[in-house]
Amino acid sequence: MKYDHRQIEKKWQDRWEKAGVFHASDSHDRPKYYTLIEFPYPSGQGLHVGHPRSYTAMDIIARKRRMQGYNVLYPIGWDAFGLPSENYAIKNHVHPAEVTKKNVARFKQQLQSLGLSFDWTREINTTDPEYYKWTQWIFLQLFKHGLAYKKEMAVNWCTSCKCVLANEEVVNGVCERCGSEVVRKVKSQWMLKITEYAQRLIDDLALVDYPDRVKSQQINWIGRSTGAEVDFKTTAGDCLTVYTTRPDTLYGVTYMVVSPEHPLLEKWKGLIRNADEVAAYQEAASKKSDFERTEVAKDKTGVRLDGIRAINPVNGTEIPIFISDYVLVSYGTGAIMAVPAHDTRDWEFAKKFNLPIIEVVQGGNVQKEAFTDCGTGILVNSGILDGLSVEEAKKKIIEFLTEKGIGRSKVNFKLRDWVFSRQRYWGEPIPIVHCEKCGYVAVPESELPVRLPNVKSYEPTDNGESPLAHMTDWVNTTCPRCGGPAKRETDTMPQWAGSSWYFLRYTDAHSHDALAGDDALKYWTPVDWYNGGMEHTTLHVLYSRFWHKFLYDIGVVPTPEPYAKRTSHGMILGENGEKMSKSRGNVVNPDDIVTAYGADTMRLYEMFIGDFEKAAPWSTNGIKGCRRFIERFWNLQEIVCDGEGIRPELEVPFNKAIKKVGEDVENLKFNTAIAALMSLINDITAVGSITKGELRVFTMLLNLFAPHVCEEVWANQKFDGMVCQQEWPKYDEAKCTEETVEIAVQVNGKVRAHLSVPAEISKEDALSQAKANGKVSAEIDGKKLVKEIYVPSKLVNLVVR
Ligand code: ANZ
Ligand code: ZN
Repeated sequence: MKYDHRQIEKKWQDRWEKAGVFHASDSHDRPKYYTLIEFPYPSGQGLHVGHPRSYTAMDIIARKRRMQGYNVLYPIGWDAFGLPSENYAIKNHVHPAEVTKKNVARFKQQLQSLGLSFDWTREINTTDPEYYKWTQWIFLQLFKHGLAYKKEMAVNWCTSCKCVLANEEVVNGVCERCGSEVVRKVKSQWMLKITEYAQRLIDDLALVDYPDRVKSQQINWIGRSTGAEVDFKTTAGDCLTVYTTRPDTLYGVTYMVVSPEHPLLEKWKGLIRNADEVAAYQEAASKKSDFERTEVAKDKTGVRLDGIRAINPVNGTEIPIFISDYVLVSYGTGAIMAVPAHDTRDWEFAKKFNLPIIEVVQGGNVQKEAFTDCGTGILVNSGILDGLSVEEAKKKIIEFLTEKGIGRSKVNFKLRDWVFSRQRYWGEPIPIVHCEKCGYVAVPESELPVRLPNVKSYEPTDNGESPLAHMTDWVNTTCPRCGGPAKRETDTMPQWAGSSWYFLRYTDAHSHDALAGDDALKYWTPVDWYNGGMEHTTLHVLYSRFWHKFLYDIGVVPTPEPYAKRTSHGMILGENGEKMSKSRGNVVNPDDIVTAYGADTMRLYEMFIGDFEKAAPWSTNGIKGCRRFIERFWNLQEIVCDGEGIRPELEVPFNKAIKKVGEDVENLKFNTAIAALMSLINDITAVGSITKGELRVFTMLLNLFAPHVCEEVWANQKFDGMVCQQEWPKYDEAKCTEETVEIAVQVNGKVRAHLSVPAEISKEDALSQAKANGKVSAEIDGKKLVKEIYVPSKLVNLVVR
């Protein structure tokens, strides 16, 4: 009998589905385990070989947990609102809903062909009104709690997508999606107050098991800094407040800078003698993105305000005020005190505009470059601060400023509120109406979902309005509060909305009267293990932690954090080591691999390809090697001999393999787990036969990676049930090492005992076994242990006094 994956794989996929073996049970009598992958965006390109890397990894964990007796939830769905489908629809004149439907069908077929153990009964789709009803419901709760608000603001505007982008979606000054130029544009936008949760989003990282690189990226993104606000009087009479992380350098301030959008500029107009020059600079700055403005390498520009000066509160010196675009309106107070001696950007600006540079922390040569190190320096030229360290000076000056009422300590965050509207069609309508009399009013919950109406043309408009704005019948409505005429909000939600809570919906995917039932949420949440891409660390993962915390605060979910454990996989690259892309011509289509070699080979290969957390290039040879291994496994059926147990000569290899596979998959070391199975098959072939008992164990281990062929072999051998439903095999620690050696145990040089230990025993284990020996403990108890020596495979010597 030859191995033929085409005869096997579809058959088992159908049998699993028919038997419902991967359906999570609604009875909550067993311990649960919730494994999650980032649900795909059903793009027109179909599945990418990168998708199955994450999906197979979590499939392995899900399969193992089922065999360990857990009630496992491993769900799947579609994150289907968003720009690519909409852009495709516009180009090809089909409705985005049609495009989505087609793409979902293709993705579904592709995923099913991989034998992933998803619970398809809980499939969700963010574009389904039954689903987005609850996305809208969450938005309404945010609105009612003052966490959703509308604001006129300068936003990032993609000139090609004709759409507002969140800061996170602007990469190196261009649109993350299409690579086009991003400009600033003032628009009225819905915003979500994620900043209200900034501190908790940092603090609660202590509650979860995330890799350090994920935690530190989130912490840096939130960007907490501690410093002070200082009020500077101006000759105009008002007070200019700055935020600084270095209040200790206050005596070194030689000028001030306000951002071009600073509100005081409007007030000062009449007093500024060069108002035209200032206005021209403001106009030019408004066209630049934050990225362009804050680039360190960029030449510093600015205009000095002619007619107004500021007064340094500690020494009464009058100093000039500039406007410059290197100061952002949206951070701190939008104004700074400039200390060119100790800040690089200020130093460059001072050189350009010929401003004085006063050293206040010793240790550098501040005429040559800014001295920014604050670890070792001592304060100079600083009145009451002279002779102090930077840390001491910070403390003292804050006390001084606080006492005088002209300053205070202050914590700031880089994190900005989340721009939550898009002027596009293919998204969740924002469930708000605007009434002339009542302002913004929530659509009553009983009227949810606010359905996305069918429009004729979903092209974005040039004036930046959503295509929904043309649907006057839909837009014109009555105010839920006063019954007067009102207009519906025509902006839609951003792509990130549906994915900010989808993991909750899976726990009770068909619930009509809540986003999910209380019992289901209580039982299933938090997600036990969530694997996904590193690129989502500061976007989706942060956004969904924010929504979850809010839902926790209003009593909807029972845990403060959504994901107990998060891991991240590396990318799969093309055979040439470059990112897979159409333009590079190095894209591998998973369908071709499944057709030619089978899903089992594909799965095994993707797990064998290299360190799971690192990028790995595709290799056709590697695929072939994995296929051969599966064939070797298949051929074991020809050397089956009688016997239920494991024979003595294979005891150690089997026990070792059970231990290693079990432990390695927990640590994402899928490649070494597979290598252990390859080594075990060598040991078996060296013996020349395999007992039924041995084949059972081997099949159970391999089934995590290559489930179809394992079911087929299991059935061929007439073993009971399905292999995926067996109990995970146990191993005997004592039988995991080949060799034992005899070591002598000495106390103060005198041999007191002999122990038989595994050859590769660790020093700690050897010492603790030695001390546990009765004869040895009699010698050392109550005495002081001054030295412990272990000579591998020979002796332990304990020196006591
Ligand atoms: C005086 C000073 C002296 C500063 C010195 C630094 C070094 P982080 O750490 O990122 O929070 N700053 C404050 N608001 C700003 C804004 N809206 N746009 C641009 N820069 C701004 O940075 C805080 C520091 O960045 C602040 O401390 C301020 O410069 C500047 F030796 O004040 B510092
Ligand atoms: Zn009204």
